[in-house]
Amino acid sequence: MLNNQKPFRLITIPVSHYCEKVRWALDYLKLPYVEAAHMPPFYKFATTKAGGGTVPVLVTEDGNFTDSTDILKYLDSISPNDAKLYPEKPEQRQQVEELEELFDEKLGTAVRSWAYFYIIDNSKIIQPKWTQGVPFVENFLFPVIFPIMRSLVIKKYDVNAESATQYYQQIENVFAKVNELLADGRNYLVGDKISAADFAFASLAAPILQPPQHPIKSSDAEELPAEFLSKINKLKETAAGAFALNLYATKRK
Ligand SMILES: N[C@@H](CCC(=O)N[C@@H](CS)C(=O)NCC(=O)O)C(=O)O
Repeated sequence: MLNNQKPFRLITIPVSHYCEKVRWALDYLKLPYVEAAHMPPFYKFATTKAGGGTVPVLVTEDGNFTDSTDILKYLDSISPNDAKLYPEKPEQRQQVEELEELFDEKLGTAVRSWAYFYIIDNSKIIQPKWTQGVPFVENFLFPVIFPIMRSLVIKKYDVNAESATQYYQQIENVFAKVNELLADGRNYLVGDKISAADFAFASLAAPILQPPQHPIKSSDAEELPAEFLSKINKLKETAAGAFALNLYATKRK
């Protein structure tokens, strides 16, 4: 199936970890797609036109999907039996779905707000993250747009010193849950095959773990505040952090 399929269109903000979750699933399933990367706020024109709001949006001949989990479910539904993102066994499927929901709601949101707290004032760090692969004119407009978007991001994602402490705690709680799961020596979070739970955990943790295989270039360590780096290093050393980094090293082609 799908041999003559027209490539999907994936609307993204390059650095968005929810976009990376979908990008990785598409790459893993070897499904053809073209990425339409946009800088904030220009993504909004593309996502609104496609019937969505946030990124990622996947535009397909079967309709447009406007949430990363809905996209993974759709990709799973069109994939052959030997390349699935969700297990067949109902009990395992439920575990994968619950973990994916936990990572989407608790990890992805906390990672974004916590990381922005340390880097949102540094346009040198933000520019490549928002502009890798976007149309030239958007990149050109970055210096004008950045101060406006910076304020909006701070407001929208509750970026401040007090919330950063809470978001870091939230990240630690999710990592603790993953550490617990991994304590029995398993290779994947659920069952004996990679699933949506693994892709979701690794991609949503990636902005802090900065795996070298990530398609969006990592920041240079010297550019990052010392406190941010030391907390990142602490998370990298956990079983959960090492697990996500190993998934990138071995599965992110
Ligand atoms: N639940 C959504 C979350 C997506 C999300 O929060 N995307 C962010 C980027 S990381 C976004 O588009 N933000 C811009 C906005 O809210 O308008 C999903 O899984 O797709």
